[in-house]
Amino acid sequence: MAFKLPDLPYGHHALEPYIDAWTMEIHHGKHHAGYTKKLNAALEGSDQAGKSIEEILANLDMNNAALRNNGGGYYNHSLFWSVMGPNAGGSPSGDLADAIKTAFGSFDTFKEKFASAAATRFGSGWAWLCVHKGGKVEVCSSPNQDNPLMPGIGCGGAPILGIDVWEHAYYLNYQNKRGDYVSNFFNVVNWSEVSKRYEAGK
Ligand code: MN3
Repeated sequence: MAFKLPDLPYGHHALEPYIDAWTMEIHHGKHHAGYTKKLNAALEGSDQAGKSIEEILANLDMNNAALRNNGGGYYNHSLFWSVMGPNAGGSPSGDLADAIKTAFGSFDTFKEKFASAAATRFGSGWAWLCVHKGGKVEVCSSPNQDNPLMPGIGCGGAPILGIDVWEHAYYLNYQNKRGDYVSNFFNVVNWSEVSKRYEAGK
């Protein structure tokens, strides 16, 4: 019943030169593993045990710090690994491309909005592209390990793309240059996975 740390869908080196292997190793093997372990501890004996992570987050008591921080950390990183990949980047196609054009006017304007949400998130957190029921997409950000599945957080809807802007996600390679990390992130976005999440969430 306990949540398991998902395997990375590619090797630690796969996202180089944009995200370095050492960062991936620590980020997945230490940070994500830590959230997973603490999530399971927070669920022990709880009435939320046995539910899916999406259900747990949607019905979260925001005062339950252990479940909020570690449930968010578990979900956010699981999504993060899956929406990146080697031989990725480029731009989306199909319905998702249309939805981005409708919401932002162009793919480039979307990239600017997303990068700005990531760059201006003060301290630690995430920037998201979310889909609402009906197919409308929206960009927002959230602090710490919060995400838009949680009550009252961000733009609501379901996150389909997310970028981790905690310093542990980029500091070894980029130091204080969060903006460079964010612009390079677009080189590793796996748009076919983001499209799948768009179709499932719309
Ligand atoms: Mn992280």
